[in-house]
Amino acid sequence: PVSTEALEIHINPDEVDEALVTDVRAGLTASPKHLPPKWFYDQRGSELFEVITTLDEYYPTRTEKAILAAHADDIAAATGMTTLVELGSGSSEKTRLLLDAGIRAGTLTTYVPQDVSVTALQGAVDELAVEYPDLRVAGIVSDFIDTAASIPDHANRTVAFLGGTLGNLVPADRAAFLAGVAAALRPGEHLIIGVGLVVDPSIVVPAYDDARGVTADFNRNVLAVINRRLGGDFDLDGFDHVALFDTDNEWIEMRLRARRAMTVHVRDLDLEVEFAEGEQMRTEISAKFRRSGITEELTAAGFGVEQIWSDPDDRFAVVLAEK
Ligand code: AVJ
Repeated sequence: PVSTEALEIHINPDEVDEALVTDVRAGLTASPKHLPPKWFYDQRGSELFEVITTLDEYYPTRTEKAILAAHADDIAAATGMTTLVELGSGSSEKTRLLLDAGIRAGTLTTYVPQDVSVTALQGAVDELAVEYPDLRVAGIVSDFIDTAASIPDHANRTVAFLGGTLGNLVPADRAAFLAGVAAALRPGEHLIIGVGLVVDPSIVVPAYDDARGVTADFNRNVLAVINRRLGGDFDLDGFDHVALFDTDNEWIEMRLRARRAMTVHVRDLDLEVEFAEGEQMRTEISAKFRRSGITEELTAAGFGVEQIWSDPDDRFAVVLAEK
């Protein structure tokens, strides 16, 4: 791995480009078409997501933050963490609650934020280094799905995976991911994970279909990413945002629906794709959990669940598990 100051790079830009090419080709030639949510997050996509987290309808971020604020000291006491590894840390906003608690407890010496974006991570690392001069901050650039590359071998680690991002993975991928985290940890080390709980569709659907249309723009942004990075000619105005709750799978599904028949070209893939009028392409699943379900999944992966904290309305949970 190449290292810059305080950043270890376990994925190179060529690999990221290759993954984009593979995902977009596979997704646009499949029936029904689909695209993975990881490609939402270019600069504009990350900015739009930050706006989403401030919307009235989008409760997950502020709810998780309130749970962490109420229980950060419990988490620090239960884990006795020396190193906090945060997968998909982004701007490391909620992490400060955990860092402060670990420092108050006198155990935390090291913070390892992990993210796929070098720029997001470098910004967070630079800020944290100033804010926490006594904390060792060592970022890792990787894809979180590659658990071996994303979790460094330190003593007494707690791995945090917040925000509900686990729900972006289908069940088989969640099982593989959680087993990978377990394999990277030693007995007695911890995983702390944030998940959305199953709530009434009248609450969860607006969270993914806000009145201002920010989520719609976020959804369509994946087309702009394909246009820019792969020479595509998607007309973003040709697609409507769709968000629905799949009650069988208990997940939110976001889709883009073609407003009319279209032929789209993706130059770098040498690909021509037909959309029928009304055709829907899945762009994200965001699974919601029951306590029993997340407990079973963590147990199957080799963890023991120690605590599940939630908000008074039971919309979000923070789960503490031990290897
Ligand atoms: C960042 C993956 C947790 O699934 O709730 C927000 C992304 N998608 N609005 C989620 C998202 C639409 C978000 N995660």
